[in-house]
Amino acid sequence: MNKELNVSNLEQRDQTAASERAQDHVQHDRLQSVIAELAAFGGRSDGGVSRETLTDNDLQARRYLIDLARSRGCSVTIDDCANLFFRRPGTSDLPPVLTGSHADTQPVGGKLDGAYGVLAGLEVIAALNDAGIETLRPVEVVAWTNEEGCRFGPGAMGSSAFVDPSCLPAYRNSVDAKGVRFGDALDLALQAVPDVPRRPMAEPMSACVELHIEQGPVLERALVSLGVVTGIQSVRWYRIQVTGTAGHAGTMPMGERVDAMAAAVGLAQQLYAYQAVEAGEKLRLTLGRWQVSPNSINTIPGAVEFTVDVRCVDEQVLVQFEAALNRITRAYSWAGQIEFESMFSRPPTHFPAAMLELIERACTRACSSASLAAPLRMTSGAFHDAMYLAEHCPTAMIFVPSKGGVSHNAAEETAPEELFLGVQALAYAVTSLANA
Ligand code: HGY
Ligand code: MN
Ligand code: MN
Repeated sequence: MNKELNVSNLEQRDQTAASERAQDHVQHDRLQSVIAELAAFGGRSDGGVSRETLTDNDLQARRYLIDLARSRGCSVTIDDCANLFFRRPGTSDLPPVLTGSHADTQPVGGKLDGAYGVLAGLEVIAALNDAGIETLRPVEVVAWTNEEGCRFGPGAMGSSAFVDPSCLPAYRNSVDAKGVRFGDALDLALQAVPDVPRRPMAEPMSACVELHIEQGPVLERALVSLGVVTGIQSVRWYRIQVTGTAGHAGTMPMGERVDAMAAAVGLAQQLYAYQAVEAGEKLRLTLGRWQVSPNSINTIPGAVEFTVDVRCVDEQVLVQFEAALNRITRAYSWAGQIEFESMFSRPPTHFPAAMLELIERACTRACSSASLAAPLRMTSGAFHDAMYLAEHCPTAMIFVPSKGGVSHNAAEETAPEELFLGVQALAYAVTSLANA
């Protein structure tokens, strides 16, 4: 028998023991109560949440998170893109382990998309405190600015600017539907927290784990409670601007109109036909936002702007879509103009094998402790801030199921015991990484 237990085995055993203790100190009810409290900021009568980035609801939610983090012993800092960082010190000052997500929502969103990941990180902090665990590395929980990209495009502004600060100047000129510049809203958000010290962008991180709801049907249909996310599919966004001539709905003969809506609908029909006939189910096409001018019942639309969101695990499919979009817009014959511009483009993300193994261990222990099926490896259909962090440090994600696969909808829901399980897995993974 080898009497010389080598130190690394001993250390390894201590680290595993700490990870297990952290996992076992996560509290179900404490998590549920902060989810309900945060959901009140922009809460809707239908159970959903309206908390678009840097709106008053978002600024109030940020203050709530700052107070909650401080109540758990964290120091709070903010960077030039108003990303909020909640830090639990380690015994060393090595680069921290990062977890968290975003607190902004869709115009009509749910109470879990993003918020769950931020609150899960703060629950891990509470579990580490309760377990009296000192980690080697600091642990930081982040609330990224503007992940959704619906008020100000593109999405994931905070995390992308954190990783590459040269993005920020252009982001500051992004404008919302009311003409507000992101830069002006950002300056107000920074002024709203004079008690929070500023920190540099792109700080070194040793690793990052983001916990998020799946927002799709895969885990629920597989009867599995936790997902080990292997990567994120590619995404592209476009703005299509169709310009015709406004006119009187009653007097203008149909054959003489330069009707921007007729052209926009014609283009849309060709895009849907391309998806159905050429690409099939692997290409997901969404024409989500339409702005009509002058938007009057009895005026022929003079201008229509609509957005295109396309996703696919195979980026080549998006390259082919873009070529088709070019072809369709150039070939559309009418007396008006059609222009399109790219708003956002992200290749597929793949998380490193070593991180996937750790996440799988963390999820497996949580699932087996609850006598549940083993976790499932899967790709994310939604994009996440982790797609940028993956360029900055070893990164991975954990998913919990979404009821009916519903998200970006007031009815978004996940069973409380699954939310609890997700945080247990996160606690194990973050503690292991913070002791490595
Ligand atoms: O659009 C997305 O995939 C993310 O949920 N914002
Ligand atoms: Mn999200
Ligand atoms: Mn979302």
